[in-house]
Amino acid sequence: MAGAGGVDLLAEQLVAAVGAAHVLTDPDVMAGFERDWTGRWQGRARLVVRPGTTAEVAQVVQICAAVGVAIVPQGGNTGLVGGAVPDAGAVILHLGRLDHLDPVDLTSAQVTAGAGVTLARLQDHVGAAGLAFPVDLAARDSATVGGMVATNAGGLHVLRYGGMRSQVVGVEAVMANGGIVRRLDGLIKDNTGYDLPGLLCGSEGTLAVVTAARLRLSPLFAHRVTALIGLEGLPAALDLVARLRTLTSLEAAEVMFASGIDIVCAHTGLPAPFPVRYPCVLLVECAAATDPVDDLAAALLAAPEPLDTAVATAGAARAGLWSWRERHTEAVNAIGVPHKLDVTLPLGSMAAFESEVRPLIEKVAPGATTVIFGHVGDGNLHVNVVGPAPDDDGVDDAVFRLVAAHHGSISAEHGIGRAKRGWLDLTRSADDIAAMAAIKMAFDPGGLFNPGVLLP
Ligand code: 2HG
Ligand code: ZN
Repeated sequence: MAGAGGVDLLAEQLVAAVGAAHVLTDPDVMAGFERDWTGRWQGRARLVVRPGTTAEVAQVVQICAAVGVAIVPQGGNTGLVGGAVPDAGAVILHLGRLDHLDPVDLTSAQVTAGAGVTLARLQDHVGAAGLAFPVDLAARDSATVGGMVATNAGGLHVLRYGGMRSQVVGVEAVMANGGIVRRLDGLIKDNTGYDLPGLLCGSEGTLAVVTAARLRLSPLFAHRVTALIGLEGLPAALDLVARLRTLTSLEAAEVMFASGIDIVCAHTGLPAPFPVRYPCVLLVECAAATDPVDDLAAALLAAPEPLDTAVATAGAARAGLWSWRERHTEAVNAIGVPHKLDVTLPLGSMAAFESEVRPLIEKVAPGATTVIFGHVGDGNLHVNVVGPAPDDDGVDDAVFRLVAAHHGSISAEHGIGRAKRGWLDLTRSADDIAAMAAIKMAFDPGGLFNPGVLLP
């Protein structure tokens, strides 16, 4: 695609910087980078460039800045809000080749990982050294460290460890002028001005390109127990999670509902989890250095109602219990292009929201399929709606307004991306948005990085 001044000149300069094998211009090859995982977001890039070092990233940034071509940083492309999909004519800067992993630093329980390292590889690497990485999520085989930092990914263990921002000790990043900020020494205390690593977490590629991160690690527990519990509804799940929070070993509390489980079973061939079709199913997991089974059993037995419960401690059996929860995303995608509404509510408003949102969606989008699941311990529900056309955002609007009325947030963990930009002012004040715009202007005055994402 020859633009003004000729794409070839830009491509030639990039080839000189990173090598011909790493500048992709074939439309068929580029297609997988231009479209998001859900199929709702589609762009048309000028080319895809895959630098292999931080110095090459800096060169790419300088080359694109000199000709005013926008850059969309991309990792595993597992985001769900269109945050890594390019505007027409932008360059996709793919970080996958920055996949170096330092040896685990056992003294500090930290590791330095390149932006392109997948979560699964990071988990294996630190596991072999007797430690764990606190963040886990279903897209672990594709999601990468750089993207997880840039989106401040949440996942399954937030209630125990916090999200990605809580694990980032430092980052290395390339700025819009090609300069490199490097804070990878692993200092636990370093009170020297603005917290740039913290600021880059959740910046969605709009401020700088994250090229590596220094990450905090957690203990690798010898004992782990997973329980699946059939319940009458979300209020019962919230009551139970409130009791289980007293367990220091509680690591995950996930919720799903009967209609979603039906869709998972139809798509995957899994059997129903219980002989009874419970309206709501809670999954909890505890992990500790000593066996947490008795503590979990005692807490469950103390519940006011008898509970239908399936429990597993061995790895394969636990993975089996997780499969009904983890396979929701692919099962939803299999029935159509979803509107993904990742929202968070004050815990006290969650049950009211859940009972109000279903009839609201039916009113706005009659006949649509609604699948709700999520991280109940964090007040985070994933409202997935299949039916409305990808560009019909009526259902998005209605759900976000209901969230705002309950004093929640329109994004719990997926970010704003392209999907939610238009609703940022529902839960952020004009002064708040002006402060964010000023930060963007200070970091990226030319609007080089990820235009069209995050800020209105
Ligand atoms: C999860 O919790 C992810 O599995 C994806 O955040 C959520 O597919 C979704 O809506
Ligand atoms: Zn989630």
